[in-house]
Amino acid sequence: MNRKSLTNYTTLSLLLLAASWQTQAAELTVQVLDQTDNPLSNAVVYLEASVKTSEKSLNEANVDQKNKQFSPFVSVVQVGTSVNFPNKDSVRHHVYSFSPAKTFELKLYSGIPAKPVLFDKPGTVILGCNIHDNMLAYIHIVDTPYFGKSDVNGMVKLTDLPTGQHTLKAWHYATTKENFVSEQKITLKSNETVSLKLETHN
Ligand SMILES: [Cu+2]
Repeated sequence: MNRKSLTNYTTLSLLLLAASWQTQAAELTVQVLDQTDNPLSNAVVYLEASVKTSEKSLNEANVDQKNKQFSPFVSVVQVGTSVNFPNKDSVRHHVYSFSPAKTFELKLYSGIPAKPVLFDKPGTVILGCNIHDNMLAYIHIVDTPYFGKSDVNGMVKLTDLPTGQHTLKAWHYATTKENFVSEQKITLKSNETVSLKLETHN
């Protein structure tokens, strides 16, 4: 084999390797509905793989304050993510949480706080502002890189998932049972679609 064909051979093997790895990846489409079968937006849906993965999602996220509202209203991040809380208003905010998953406060500030806040435990964090009582937002921290949030049609698509039997979980801020996480076993071979129901108060 001359050098050129060896190079071609190597390239081909790498392509084949990439192709076989690709077929290992599954996709999961989930529709989240409430008890009256209406699409439920802002539901956090995540897959806990049966085999622990070292994969990491983005390790930074933002929760803005704009027009005296948090944005986004619901965030989902992986354990180990640092979240920035940039204040885009001209008034100062005082962001805090009393939640056990992360208790913190960013005392009265404008602009971008010097340090992001590290979320190092799974769970739900409820955000508030000491100055503006109606400001409210949620951060759901998950121990997996496979997560998403349902859109206005209640749809979430999780991609690049490992095949096999895993646990599919879902959380919504307005479930009738507080902090309820729905849980079901799911077997992924390639691409699957499931729908799941969460009971919420209106
Ligand atoms: Cu405020």
